Amino acid sequence: MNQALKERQIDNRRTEGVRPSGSTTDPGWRGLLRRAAFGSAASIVVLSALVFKTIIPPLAVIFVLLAAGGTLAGRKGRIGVAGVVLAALGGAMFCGMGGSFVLGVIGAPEEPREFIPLVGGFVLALVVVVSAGALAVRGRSRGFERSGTARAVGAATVVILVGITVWSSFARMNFESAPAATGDIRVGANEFDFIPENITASAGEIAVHVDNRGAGLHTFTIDSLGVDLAVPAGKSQRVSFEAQPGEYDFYCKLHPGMDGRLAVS
Ligand SMILES: [Cu+2]
Repeated sequence: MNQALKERQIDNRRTEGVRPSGSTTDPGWRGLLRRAAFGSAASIVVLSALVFKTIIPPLAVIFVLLAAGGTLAGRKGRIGVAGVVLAALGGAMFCGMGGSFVLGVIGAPEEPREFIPLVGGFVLALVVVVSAGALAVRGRSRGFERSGTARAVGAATVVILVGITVWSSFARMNFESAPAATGDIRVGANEFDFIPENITASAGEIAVHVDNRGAGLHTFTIDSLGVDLAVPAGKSQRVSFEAQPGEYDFYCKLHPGMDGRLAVS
């Protein structure tokens, strides 16, 4: 990636269109698609190994589409076109299925194991789709393999990936767990339950201490009360809010079915 970045930087300093055709330092849309597809596929491996600790079938399918598509896209002719289509399909599936998870972690960069591969993989999947679109539009015109726009998109992608890595690393370093205070309702979170799932409190000011004992990020979210607390793995946080008597559902934004109920009397 560093070598590719250097090459792109050198490339960008030159005037457009003076490079000889067939230049190996210009990846073009197809080269960009292949690199992004491999990167996005790699992010799935990292997520599966470090966070999920299991192979999730839909992710495995996306991985195969991206890896096989990226490989075949390097071939000429119909096989190459099929590779582009497969990779685009995998990229679109990553964007569609990963979108809600990306929205969930985007406010919690202090969980780098999850944040970097998820957001980075999503960005790369988006680049795969964009590159496939560009190839489809430009495919019949001359010199479609080379494009200054592809170089610019590639360079911007590298900047974004470096940016989220730095951002997340700093956020983790500066993140401190909040100890529980007297009177806090204590809630534990793991994969994939809140413990306990039913909690009670008196109306007025309510404080909840959430201890994440799991391997990934969890949130403690109550939509109707505007409560949205993100707690990285192995960390704890507390949140206080006002509530009138009633029943409130709390849940984790990242994991459907991970929820509980707060009864306020
Ligand atoms: Cu969760």
